[in-house]
Amino acid sequence: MKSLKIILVLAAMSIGAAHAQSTMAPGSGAMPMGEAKKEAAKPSTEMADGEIRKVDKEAKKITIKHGEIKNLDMPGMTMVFQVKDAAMLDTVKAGDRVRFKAESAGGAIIVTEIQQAK
Ligand SMILES: [Cu+2]
Repeated sequence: MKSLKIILVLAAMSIGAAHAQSTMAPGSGAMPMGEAKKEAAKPSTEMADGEIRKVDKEAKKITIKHGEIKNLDMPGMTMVFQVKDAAMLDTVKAGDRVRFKAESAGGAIIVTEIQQAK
């Protein structure tokens, strides 16, 4: 009788373990994939180098002589950008050397982040 009881307990345990494994596998497989996708998207917007040529607060525009912008596949040039937030223009002035992020949004290229270069 005693050995039968042990066999039943072992059988129950192994069924429980198999069940836990089968329910965990799809979840643990999907999670890292989602995270890997997120991380792959992040480095696509790298800071580009530039030098401020003109700041137009009223029009929310800034002219930057910039280096290569990898995420936009753009070589260096001098061009006018729109800025995401006019307050960003308070932190820079013509002649400043900066590092900035630019993104293409609805046909326009928008500066989303800007900081003084060290
Ligand atoms: Cu450009």
